[in-house]
Amino acid sequence: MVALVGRPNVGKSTLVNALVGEKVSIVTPKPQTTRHRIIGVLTRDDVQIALVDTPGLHTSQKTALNRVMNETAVASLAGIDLVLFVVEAGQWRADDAAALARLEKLNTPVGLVVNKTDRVADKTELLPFIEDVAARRAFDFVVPLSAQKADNLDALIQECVAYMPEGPYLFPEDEYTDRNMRFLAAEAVREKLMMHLQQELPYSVAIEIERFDTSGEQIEIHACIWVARDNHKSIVIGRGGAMLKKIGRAARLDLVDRLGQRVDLRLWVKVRDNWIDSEASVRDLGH
Ligand SMILES: Nc1nc2c(ncn2[C@@H]2O[C@H](COP(=O)(O)OP(=O)(O)OP(=O)(O)O)[C@@H](O)[C@H]2O)c(=O)[nH]1
Ligand SMILES: [Mg+2]
Repeated sequence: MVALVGRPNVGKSTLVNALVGEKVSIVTPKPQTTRHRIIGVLTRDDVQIALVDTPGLHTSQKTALNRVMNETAVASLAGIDLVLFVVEAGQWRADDAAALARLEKLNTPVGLVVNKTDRVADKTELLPFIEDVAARRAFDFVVPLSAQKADNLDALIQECVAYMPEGPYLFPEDEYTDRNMRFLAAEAVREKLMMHLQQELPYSVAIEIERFDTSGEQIEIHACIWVARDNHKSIVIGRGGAMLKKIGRAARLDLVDRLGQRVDLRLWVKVRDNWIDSEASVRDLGH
């Protein structure tokens, strides 16, 4: 079990997907994309690595949703064989320091992953940055890589393998995630919403799958998009339903691709007042 932790947007989910070779976790250019603990399973030769993707740790804990996301990330550190602390090359921020501080009392080995090395044009700038971050904790190893360009991933896998205890596989060999199709469908919709919406809206939608029927020729999926305010509803629907149509189409294409079957996806938008500020609502909506 290997947990990937770090501040939002450093590329944890991109890295899990790249290592597993499947889209396990959604990715967007916006911070705070991942909200759940999601496992991606890499099985190769006689080694299986369960990669635990976590929500980005952040200090702006404005809402109950923010707090639950941080709690989810911290709780993911239990029962882990190795932690990968992920940072972005050349970008050390206050949230990185806060995330690293959360690992202070941890007895688990921690490796440092410096992601997005492709962004650094002048590679001589990389070494001083790595040295600076590496000096902040006695890391068990350091691997610079680019998750997006799949550069130096094997070096990371090699490091991880050394920390895996001997034993039977935790997951069947042909399984690449602990999440079911229903969850993947909800996440596909949320990914498109996060990509197309602006300001606070990406952070105040939640998806509930109300119907997931695989008995027919095509998979029938009914998803409810929960928003936190009345005026958000019309933004998500858009003029003449244009926004909802755009999101639905993109999510459907994505799902057809991943499920390998025709998909009939229908979306509804409903308001649950300030759900992001109520811990009960946040949990009720699957977080
Ligand atoms: N150039 C470059 N961009 C990357 C790389 N890895 C990730 N990204 C981009 O960084 C952004 C954030 O990636 P995510 O994988 O969602 O980051 P995350 O750490 O999971 O973020 P949260 O879920 O919000 O905590 C996306 O736009 C990715 O495409 C990389 O190696 N190089
Ligand atoms: Mg993520």
